[in-house]
Amino acid sequence: MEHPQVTPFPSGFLWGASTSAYQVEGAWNEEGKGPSVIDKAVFNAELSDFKVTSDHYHHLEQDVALFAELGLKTYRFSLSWARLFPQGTGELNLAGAAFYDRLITLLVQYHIEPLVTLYHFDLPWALQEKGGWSDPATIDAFERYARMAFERYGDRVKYWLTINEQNMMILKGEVIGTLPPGTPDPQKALYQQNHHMMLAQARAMIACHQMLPTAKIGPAPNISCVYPASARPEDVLAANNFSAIRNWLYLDLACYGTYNAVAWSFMREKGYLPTVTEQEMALLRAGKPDFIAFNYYASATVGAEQSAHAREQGEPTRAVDQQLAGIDTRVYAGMNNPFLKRNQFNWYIDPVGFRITAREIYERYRLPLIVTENGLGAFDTLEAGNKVYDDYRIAYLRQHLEQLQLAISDGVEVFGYCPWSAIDLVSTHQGIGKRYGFIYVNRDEKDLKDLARYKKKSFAWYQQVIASGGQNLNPQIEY
Ligand code: BGP
Repeated sequence: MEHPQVTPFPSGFLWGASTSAYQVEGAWNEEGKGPSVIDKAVFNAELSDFKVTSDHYHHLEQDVALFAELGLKTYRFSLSWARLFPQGTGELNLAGAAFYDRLITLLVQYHIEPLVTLYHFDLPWALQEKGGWSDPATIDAFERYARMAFERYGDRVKYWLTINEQNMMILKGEVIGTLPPGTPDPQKALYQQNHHMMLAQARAMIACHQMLPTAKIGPAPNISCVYPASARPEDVLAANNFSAIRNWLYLDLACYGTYNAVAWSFMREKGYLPTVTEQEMALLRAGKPDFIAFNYYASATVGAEQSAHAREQGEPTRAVDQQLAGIDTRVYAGMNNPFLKRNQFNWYIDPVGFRITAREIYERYRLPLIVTENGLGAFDTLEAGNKVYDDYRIAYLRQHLEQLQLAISDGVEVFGYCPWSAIDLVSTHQGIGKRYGFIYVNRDEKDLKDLARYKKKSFAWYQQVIASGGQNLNPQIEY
């Protein structure tokens, strides 16, 4: 569908940017913070760990001033559960609570709307030791933690996100999940964890609505449209299967309080069915989101089986990135997509898929959407004069914003866009070298250097885009 005239971005659109606590804050064991699963995980020893990261904890004022200069209308960040409750439950760590007080108050002073994720991959280690999300007590701990956050910050925070990329935690359980290595029957355990997280989310949404009647809360999964490798019906069916298992399982539970039928039959067939009670299903139906936040990096392509060509070329399936996380080759095979380019990390780049994804979500759930992650990871180079000429990132973001605007023109209700990431931070698996930020942080994988902040060319670009309210996605940039 072509629009002779595109619809402008709505007034009051939340132009933003995102981070998460464990990737940006550093101060991993300071002022009473407890360890999280991230602090205990074993990562690639050649790459940065998560101890100092961008040291945002000690650069708070400087960083927020830069976000204000960028012109952000919203800033999406996560609270570190283990900074607030070092034991996951029990005593609140007042120093940790004061840190987020400072951050939120600063944002409000700069007229930047705080958009707060309660939980972004970093479960407190103390809870993990007791079984983590396999233990129903973690549901109670999450509700208690969420209630504290609503009570303490609810006077200044209107927008809340429950759990970041729950689907990736389940589908990539071995990497960012919370499953201890060696767990017997890991898939079954993960789907039980998924059910528990859904209950925790529902309880948090109910508590939010009770405690803060004017606040809004929603889930934040990673959603990608799924293309069939060909028009062959079996491939189309495979794409349909994968979309149910990767995407709709999570959003159907969050929005309708029901299990997606295809995903349910997949779990039954494989012996992964969680234990579920009627009372729990009633709770899931009662917890309703006000909006859907979603993260999008690229589309996924799947087929019913490997193509003969791919086999001959020794190209069995495409490299598995997060878009194809949890691919179960008995149900579908991840395929390359010859129509798309890739980035330096082999992730596809698919701006049109972004429009398709937004349409699919809106058509299914009819809730307002906000994009909470979208961006390009790249090896940036710091050049003379402390400049970073990241035209590739500008191109990526511009193309995605053009498609988002087309989605809005298609009738999709979108109220904000928060690219990943506001400032350089440590990638989930690929170190600090995989940079996403508008602001360069001067450090290497192992050498912390001076952690100075430098504005990239994309900073100047986004600043003008925001200043124009999205009317000019291709501004003249002086840099
Ligand atoms: C999402 C996570 C983010 C971030 C991003 C980029 O899955 O929510 O925390 O890491 O992906 O991924 P990566 O860091 O692997 O490039």
